[in-house]
Amino acid sequence: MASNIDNNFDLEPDILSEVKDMKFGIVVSNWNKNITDNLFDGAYKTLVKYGVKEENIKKIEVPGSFELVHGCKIMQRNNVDAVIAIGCIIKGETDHYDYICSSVSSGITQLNIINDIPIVFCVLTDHNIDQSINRSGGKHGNKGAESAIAAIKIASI
Ligand code: DLZ
Repeated sequence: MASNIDNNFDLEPDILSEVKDMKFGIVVSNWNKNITDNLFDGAYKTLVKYGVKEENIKKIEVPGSFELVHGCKIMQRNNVDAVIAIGCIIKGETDHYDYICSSVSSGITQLNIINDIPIVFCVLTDHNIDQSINRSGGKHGNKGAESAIAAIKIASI
């Protein structure tokens, strides 16, 4: 649930000085594309705002969130400092949602364990489209922008 708790999503000045040399990969799922486009926009603009060079941001598109794991695996080999996985999974009438959510989260966790390049999880797992709209530039902010800050932080470690 989105909350008003302070999650310390600011960047410290010492991290900001490192950002200009950082490289990022963004893997975007095209399912619920209107939402994932907004998340991508939030992530991309935030990276650039903090000083990442546009030529140092690579993008891969995949058909759906289930394919994010494979896309991230490819991106980890692409000379980047961190990867952002962007997707939007919305609950339907069947169990499909549960399988995709658990597959993507455990797949990305495994890639984070096996490989050295960190992957940030920007996958909305919502019960309806309104929740997704609210988190992709709506009243609960843009989780893409937050994930960009997380990616810069984890890349600096
Ligand atoms: C099939 C499917 C369904 C029902 N729902 C979503 C969704 O809400 N979000 C999403 O990103 N992808 C969905 N997909 C597509 C799967 O992720 C995947 O692309 C297909 O099952 C093909 O492997």
